[in-house]
Amino acid sequence: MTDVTDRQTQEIPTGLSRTGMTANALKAAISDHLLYSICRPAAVLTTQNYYTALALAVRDRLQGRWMPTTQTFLDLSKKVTCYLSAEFLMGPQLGNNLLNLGIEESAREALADLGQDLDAVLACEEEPGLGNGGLGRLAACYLDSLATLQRPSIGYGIRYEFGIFDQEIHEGWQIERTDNWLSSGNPWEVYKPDMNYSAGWAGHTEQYVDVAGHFRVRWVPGHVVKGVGYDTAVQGYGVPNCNTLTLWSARAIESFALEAFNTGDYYKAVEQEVTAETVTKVLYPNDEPEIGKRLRLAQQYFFVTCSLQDILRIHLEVAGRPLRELPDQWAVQLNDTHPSIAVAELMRLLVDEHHVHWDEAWDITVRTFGYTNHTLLPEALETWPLRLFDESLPRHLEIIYEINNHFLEQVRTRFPDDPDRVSRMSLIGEDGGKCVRMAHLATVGSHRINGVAALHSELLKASVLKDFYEMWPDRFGNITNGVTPRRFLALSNPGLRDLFNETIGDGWLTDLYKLRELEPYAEDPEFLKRWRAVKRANKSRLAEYVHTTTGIELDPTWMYDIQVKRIHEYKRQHLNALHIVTLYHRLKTQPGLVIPPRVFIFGGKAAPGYFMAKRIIKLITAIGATVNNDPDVNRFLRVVFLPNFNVKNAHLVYPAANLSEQISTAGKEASGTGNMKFMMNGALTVGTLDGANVEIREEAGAENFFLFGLTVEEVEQLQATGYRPADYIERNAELTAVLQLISDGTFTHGDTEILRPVLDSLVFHDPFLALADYASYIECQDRISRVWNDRDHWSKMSILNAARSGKFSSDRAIREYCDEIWNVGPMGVNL
Ligand code: 26Q
Repeated sequence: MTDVTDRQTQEIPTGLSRTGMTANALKAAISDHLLYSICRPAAVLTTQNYYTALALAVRDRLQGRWMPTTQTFLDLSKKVTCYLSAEFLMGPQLGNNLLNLGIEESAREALADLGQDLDAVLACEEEPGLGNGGLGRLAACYLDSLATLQRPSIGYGIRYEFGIFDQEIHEGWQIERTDNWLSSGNPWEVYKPDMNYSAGWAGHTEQYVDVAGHFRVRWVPGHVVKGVGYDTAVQGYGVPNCNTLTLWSARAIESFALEAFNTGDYYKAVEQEVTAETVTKVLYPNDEPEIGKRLRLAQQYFFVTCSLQDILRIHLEVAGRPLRELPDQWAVQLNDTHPSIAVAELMRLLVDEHHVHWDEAWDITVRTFGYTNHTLLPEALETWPLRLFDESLPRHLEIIYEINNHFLEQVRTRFPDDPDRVSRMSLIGEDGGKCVRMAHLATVGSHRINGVAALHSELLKASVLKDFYEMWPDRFGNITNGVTPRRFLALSNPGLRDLFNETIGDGWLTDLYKLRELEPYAEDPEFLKRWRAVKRANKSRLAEYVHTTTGIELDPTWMYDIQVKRIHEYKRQHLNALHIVTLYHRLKTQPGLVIPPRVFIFGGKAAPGYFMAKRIIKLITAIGATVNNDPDVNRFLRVVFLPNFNVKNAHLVYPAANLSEQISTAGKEASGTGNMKFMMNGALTVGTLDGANVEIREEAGAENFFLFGLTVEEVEQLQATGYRPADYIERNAELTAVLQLISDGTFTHGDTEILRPVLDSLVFHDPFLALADYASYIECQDRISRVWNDRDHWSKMSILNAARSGKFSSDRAIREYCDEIWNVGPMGVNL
């Protein structure tokens, strides 16, 4: 580390230290940042310091793309997409940015010259866990595709100080730890203190007559916090376009604090500051019953008003456009109902603040918004108690009443003499005390409403939004989810990337349908050999990680059977567990039985307040502890619960899978996106006809998919006629034995209480019909074991799955959003 500046001036022409893409230029840039940004002498530099230095060097390189992109779209010569989402689960940034800039190898070489290993440096990154699961990760994949497809766009969300909790497993139980992701700093974000807006809360409304004699209303909030923006660059793959993710953080308003200062109450001022900043303190887990409701609404309103004010500022002040052109210049997508207060807030901004006439404001609003629904589960449909809403956002409640009056008038005209329909469709619900129905608000306030898989969109039109579909059939559509092949194939599975590139070139990275060109190679012995070698290496890589995190040893020749996703009864991790116990029971009762060896890997977090989900984790870990230590069975079975499943370790998981478990009750999983990540990486799916599984099976071919279980219609019928789990137990001796093993304490050192809640729910009151699907699931799993024994057949099926995964690229999904909902085209950027 001597003469850093000397070396830089010798080797790198002036200016290039911030832009040069060669290994030499990067090396100089890293050295430069170590000296001038990290400010530590060579003797005490850590790998973490190298990470930060390289990240800053990469950010410098993004800058030269980010500013021209921003400058170009600020003219608003093209329509801009805004993706409003309470969650963005971005995952580690360094590797992805190196890939998208095409400088992975230069960076590796630069670090090697400095005595550092790129993989070790990458491992230092703390990922921003600003999402719960699928919905948050989908938002991140969509930003990647928007940039790659050169669509100008801004993601707007919340900069939670603490993201999704870190999960530890102690004695088989989940323990939550706060996720302090900012503790080592975040080199990717740029703090924009001058980009700030006020967000009101509570208070009252006043009527007044303005100077022109117009009757008006204004909201006088009880308190106000400031939202400040932090921007992160979102670089497209192989294009100059670099878009923006803006995350809002809450601060106290100085003038409010000043008042307290002036009255001499220093501590009150500081207290206010602390209170204001709690708004963006922590991400709420889904499935968390009740608690923290008020703060959750505050978060939603806070990020929505900041985002809309930012859009209006750019539109009016930067681009100088009139308000009526808002829907021509901006498409604003609501990622589920979490940002749906935006409908009322845009109306308030237009009517109260900008004095637009109500009818014109409503026309602007509806033409601006689109709404994506991500769930049919009744308990997950957001509603807010009317009282809480009135106390928190009194002006918005008035506006919602006004929207409702206009809307219900339309309903009465369209469907005269149908009062039931009117109350079903109202924005105000009566279900368990009066409430505001956010899905209805989002639907009424949007010109397009979509579900996230073909089946889900059909069910949406037939169930929760049926009345709305009958009113406006043209507003409803489907856009099946997709995932980015850059992160989930190229970045996380470099072995497969290289094999693909050598076989068919690298066009698949931006046109995933090109993977179809791999189909003929499914018969090529040489290709099959290399395919298997890549999978084997990925399995060894995961085995090493599993060993260091859990102490469990895995054999990479075994079948890797994986279920990673949030723990939820509808996702039925316990059905998977019943299969493991079935195999355990067979091995114990049939000495000499030989079965193809499998490791069952689970990963996923349970919401801290979701009792049953936590018991399901205990069920899995208890089975694991018994199975893994029993010499009768551990020659054939291993069970791993991988702690703290997140984007970072997902990079190791998907590429190593042979079998992907997608076993939710039909009709409950809106789409699933993990299913797509597995498929791209050549895993075969065992799944129900639920969510996007239906389309995965269509694309792969029924013969390359392991189907089991009841269909949506059969589920509905069984529920209507009365589901009696006992019927299934009585008829099935193996199931009876399996339940007996769990209930008699075989996996819990004789304790018969710990797992009783899980058993009781399965046996007495299971809305997700696990036991009704048990026999079909086991039969399917037995078929899977037989196919696994025919290695060439399995590999061929696996290759065909990857080759036919093109539809599930987020590029395809984003193209559909652009064409069918947003009406936005590409924007060239000159560097
Ligand atoms: C709501 C209110 C209060 C607190 C939390 C929440 C909350 C937060 C997050 C409710 C739901 C979520 C996340 C839902 C989610 O991830 N849904 C998944 O979305 C994926 C992308 O479309 C689908 O593939 C999955 O099927 C769906 O479950």
